[in-house]
Amino acid sequence: MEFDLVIRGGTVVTAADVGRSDIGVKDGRIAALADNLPRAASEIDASGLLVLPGGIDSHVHFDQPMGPGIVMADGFESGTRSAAAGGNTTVLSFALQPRGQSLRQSVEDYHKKAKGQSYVDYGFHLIVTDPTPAVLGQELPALVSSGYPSFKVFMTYDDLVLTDRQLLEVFSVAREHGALVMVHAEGYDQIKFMTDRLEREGKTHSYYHAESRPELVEREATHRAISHAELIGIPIMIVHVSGREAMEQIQWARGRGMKIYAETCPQYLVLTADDLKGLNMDMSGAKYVCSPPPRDRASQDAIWRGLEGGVFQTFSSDHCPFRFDDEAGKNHPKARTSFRWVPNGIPGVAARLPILFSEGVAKGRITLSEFVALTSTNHAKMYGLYPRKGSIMIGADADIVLWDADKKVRLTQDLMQHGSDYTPYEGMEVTGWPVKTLLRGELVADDGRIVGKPGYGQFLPRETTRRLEPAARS
Ligand code: DUC
Ligand code: ZN
Ligand code: ZN
Repeated sequence: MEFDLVIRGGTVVTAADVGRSDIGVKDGRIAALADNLPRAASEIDASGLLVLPGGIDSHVHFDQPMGPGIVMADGFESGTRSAAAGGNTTVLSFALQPRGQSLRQSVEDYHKKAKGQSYVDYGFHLIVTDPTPAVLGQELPALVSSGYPSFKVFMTYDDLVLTDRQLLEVFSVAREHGALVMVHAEGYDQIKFMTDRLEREGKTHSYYHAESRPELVEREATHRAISHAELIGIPIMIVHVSGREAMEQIQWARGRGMKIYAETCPQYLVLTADDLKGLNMDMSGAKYVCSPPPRDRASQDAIWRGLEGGVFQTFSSDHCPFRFDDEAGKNHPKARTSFRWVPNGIPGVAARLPILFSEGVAKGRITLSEFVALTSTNHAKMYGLYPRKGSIMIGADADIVLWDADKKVRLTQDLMQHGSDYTPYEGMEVTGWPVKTLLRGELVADDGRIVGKPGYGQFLPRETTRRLEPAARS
């Protein structure tokens, strides 16, 4: 066979194996894995480099409608540019249903936002905020079977929270149609109570965002979500787990034989609540406001134990970007009066892979194959994209990252290529860097330069099939 492209001499890493092989690419797919493949029209010398499946970030927010006067800093063009720069070839973004709007309409709106804009392939999870009888009875089932088999529910936020009754109803639809529910597990009433109390005490700085939602708030909601899942009899995914307390609930449920999946994110490995203090409690602390908030060193250690020990299936960025020096972002006039109004979220889609590689693989905490599973393969298996995405095997899309394991880089705002005007990881030294990102055999990012075209990234309808079991007791 004549190949369009041969990637020669690299060390191929999958979630199962590490070994030397050339890769032959034909029509955007992997067509051969062997030594000494014949010369092709196009060749890439990968000697000295790792050859990984392209990163899949299954938790990003692009162009999400926010409260009055707040604008998300990335749409699909800048968000997927940043994703490609960071070694990702697929993102799963959320399509949020504003209350009072049909879910189908929300999905159509997101297609319009993404069409012709994306540098990498993309799919949508739904965010269900208004589970009316029409949504539960018609829209959700129809969407699940037409390529959107996962949806997120919130247990907090005025505009997003579902009651326990509504959670149970949404979970029932998931059971009937084989969808996966992703849960934002923080309890509304505890947060409201704490926020009101802190404000009465004059504690309004961004730092108090972390005090308004301590780990027990996450633990309580995680336990409640698990109990609802047990009642209905479904697996669920607890997203953005920040520390030991929620992990313990997840492990407890698995010990009872439940399928509870878990995701964590870079902010819980390398940031702490002290970052929310900024410089002497100035406004810069708002740069780190996200939910759940980063915790402390002991929580970071707990998350590492969870990554090493199989508690977590996926490591995602939870890229949720706002600009800092901007009244439509972290410096919204109301945000200056209280942490209550600071938009929740931080950018991270470009930093995710380098942070986990550097802190995890280079420091000997996880293996290369575990890195690939946590950042690519498991996302594909969880969310209905495997085996087309998430591995290097014959027949899969040629979504490939060439990775220099020794390259030392200082993370800076410029390298992130996102729409936000800062990175919370500014100045962090990492070892290991994506030097080339290929999507379906085409070079998208080359040593930090974006060489792909917006619009080459395609929408990915997904299947309900999940090919991943959480460790029964981890
Ligand atoms: N939840 C997310 O998943 N992302 C940002 C903010 C939030 O609360
Ligand atoms: Zn969330
Ligand atoms: Zn998120």
